Amino acid sequence: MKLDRRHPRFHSLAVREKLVRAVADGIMVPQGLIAHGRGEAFNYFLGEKTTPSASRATSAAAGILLTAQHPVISVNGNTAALVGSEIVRLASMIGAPLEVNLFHRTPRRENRIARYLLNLGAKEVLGVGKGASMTIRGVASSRRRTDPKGIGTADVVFIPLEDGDRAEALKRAGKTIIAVDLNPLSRTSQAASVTIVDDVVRAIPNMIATIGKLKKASRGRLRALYRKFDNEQNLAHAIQEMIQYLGGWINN
Ligand code: PTJ
Repeated sequence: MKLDRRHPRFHSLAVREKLVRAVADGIMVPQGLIAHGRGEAFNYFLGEKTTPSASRATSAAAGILLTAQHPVISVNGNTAALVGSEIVRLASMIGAPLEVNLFHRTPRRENRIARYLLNLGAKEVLGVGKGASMTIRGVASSRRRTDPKGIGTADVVFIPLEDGDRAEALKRAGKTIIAVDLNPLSRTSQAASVTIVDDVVRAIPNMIATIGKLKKASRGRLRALYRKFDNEQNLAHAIQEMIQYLGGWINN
């Protein structure tokens, strides 16, 4: 559908069109549209902007990613569709592989997403076919399958838009989890070491900019970014920011 740029909700409508195309192209599942709708509701509560708590979480996450031994970025259908190019750029900046990890896994879909990311310039895409030969204990869905070269042996896993089961299982497996989730109440948000409560469309470019600024920082400075970070407290701030934003509507 041709959208009029002057429409007040142009950006939101354009994202929806992009996602509908991603479903038609076999990158995203229809269920991903429902997940996106839930995200949109929380995005409203944030005033559709990056809040101070999200910026703090981004700095802490950047510190963790830049000091990690073996960081891995997990990619599902929604992430590929929304921020495919940006996630490829982030992976190259931090020297991390991308790993396809799907809730609704089919060989056709994992290949499509891997090919899509490779076409966008990704150096390596793990988790495809026989590559995903390891299993994370305690996950009922196909998301339990991981690549021993990737998430299987990672110390830090970056999980934009995740479901709670796997986030909790990765945590139990001793991995440091960085999540992007618009819902501060989700199990993923609660399980992660660092949760960026923001739209992945804003969060990944912000992360790229932050990492760009910190590329030459000392390890001491990078560690200081996350040493005092408290995810529980930061999530409480994110909820307060939503309440404050909604309060502004009541008072107007
Ligand atoms: O591609 P697949 O097969 O792996 O499936 C992907 C989905 C997203 C369908 C699957 O992982 C799923 O069902 O996820 P959930 O459990 O619905 O969780 C998605 C979370 O992401 C929810 O808490 C949403 O609020 C949040 N979310 C949705 N859109 C965005 C978002 N968070 C950040 N940015 C968004 N744009």
